[in-house]
Amino acid sequence: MRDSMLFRRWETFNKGMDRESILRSFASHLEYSLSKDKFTATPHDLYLALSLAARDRMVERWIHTQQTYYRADAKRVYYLSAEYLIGRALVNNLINLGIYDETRAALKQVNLELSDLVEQEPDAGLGNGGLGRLAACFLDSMAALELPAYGYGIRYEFGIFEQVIRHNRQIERPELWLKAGNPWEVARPERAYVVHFYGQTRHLTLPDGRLKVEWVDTQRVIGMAYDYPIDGYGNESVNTLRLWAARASKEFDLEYFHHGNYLKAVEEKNLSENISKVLYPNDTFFEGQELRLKQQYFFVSCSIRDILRRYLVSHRDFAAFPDKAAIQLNDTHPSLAITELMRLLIDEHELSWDVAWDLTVRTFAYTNHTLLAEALERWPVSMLGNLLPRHLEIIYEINRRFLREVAVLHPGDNERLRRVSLIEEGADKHVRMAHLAIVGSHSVNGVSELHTRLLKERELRDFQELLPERFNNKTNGVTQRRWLLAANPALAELITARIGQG
Ligand code: D6G
Repeated sequence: MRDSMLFRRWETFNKGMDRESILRSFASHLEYSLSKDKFTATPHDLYLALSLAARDRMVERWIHTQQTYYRADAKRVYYLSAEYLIGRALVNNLINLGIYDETRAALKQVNLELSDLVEQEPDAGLGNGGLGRLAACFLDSMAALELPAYGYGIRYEFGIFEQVIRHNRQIERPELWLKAGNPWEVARPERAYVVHFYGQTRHLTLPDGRLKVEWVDTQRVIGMAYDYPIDGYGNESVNTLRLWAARASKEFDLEYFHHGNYLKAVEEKNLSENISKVLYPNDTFFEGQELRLKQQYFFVSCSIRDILRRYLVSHRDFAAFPDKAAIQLNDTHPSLAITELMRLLIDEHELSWDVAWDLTVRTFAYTNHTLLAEALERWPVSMLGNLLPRHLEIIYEINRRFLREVAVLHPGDNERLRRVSLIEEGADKHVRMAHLAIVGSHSVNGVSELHTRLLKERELRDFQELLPERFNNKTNGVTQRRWLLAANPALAELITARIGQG
């Protein structure tokens, strides 16, 4: 047992919400965290010091919130998204902590303008537009509603490009958003998973007659967690956004190094770490590149294993899993999570197919974002099978069982089977990720009334006829704090004056 003296709740100035405390902790971070003085502090240092002071005020609540979830064995919501357009954090966090005005006043006392410091923060452009912004809004909203929620995604080193306008033209520059350090993330090297790619499967019969599948001869990459606190407006809840960064499983090939081939020695490291390097610059067009498929599997594999690990802290078997975890897929990008959960339950935890499938469907829900054919993900069977051979087998088995059920309901209707199949037949076969997401989830939603209606009447009509209870609508919203309170304080004041805070 660790000495509880060490983990006592120290009464320090790092928690006070008044002007004086904020100023003291700001000055203290400038000196002790950043080693700067009045001659050397840059505007960016001032931003960093203030952010660290704000973060201090979130940390105790963060620890406490997470402990409460464990203690209560709460049902958690897990939001899986390839994108989070979270933008700048400082103002949002000051507002949510309720210290925006005090902080501005504190800085005034030392002749600093809060707005100047805010401008120093790079944009966390880990998304392209609507889909990524929706994910960020959900995190904000779930914290405000005090729901035990987690976001899972990728810590892209390069997010959406930085826009520069020159001679009336847009110039796109790489966004090096992490170059000067990020005060809002906490590295968690102890939360790391080995992710496998390529290789082949081996089907074995165990001495007791059971079948076992092993995935062997794989290439490995490590996914390491970085945690971002997401604080709730007007309450003490702080949830977590956990983003995965790719690390090489071998830092360095000493063999090559000893023989003087220094570039070769780090080649594998660079290739592995490419996985979390860049955000694909479009969320409405399907490109079909292998690196993108790698990104998707990389982050869902780490996330699903992290979710299972957390569940197993307080459970011995999986019977209660769907009562303790709800996993929401933001579009089809994370839909391999369905096959990854199946693989882990069957191959590693030795559950039967039927039990694993029942748990999986009761756990997953899927948000559809588009009706456009050019945006729908369809991975070539050959590419998916090469990168993830075990997952392709699982997809084929899901499909076989699903089509068997459809055939019972609609005997002889081969045209219907062809339309709903997870596999698009033809010379060049493809896996239809939307079909996988629908079949593997208990809930499918569109993002506006009209969109959902069109899904049901047109694009997904076959599925609506087969599984009507799964379809529902969740209209997208915005966060009022960012788009009203922060962006247009005068309008926010007017509204409050007329109808109050509620
Ligand atoms: C966040 C906050 C930290 C907490 C951790 C729990 O980093 O206080 O300990 O989450 O993470 P898991 O152990 O649930 O993954």
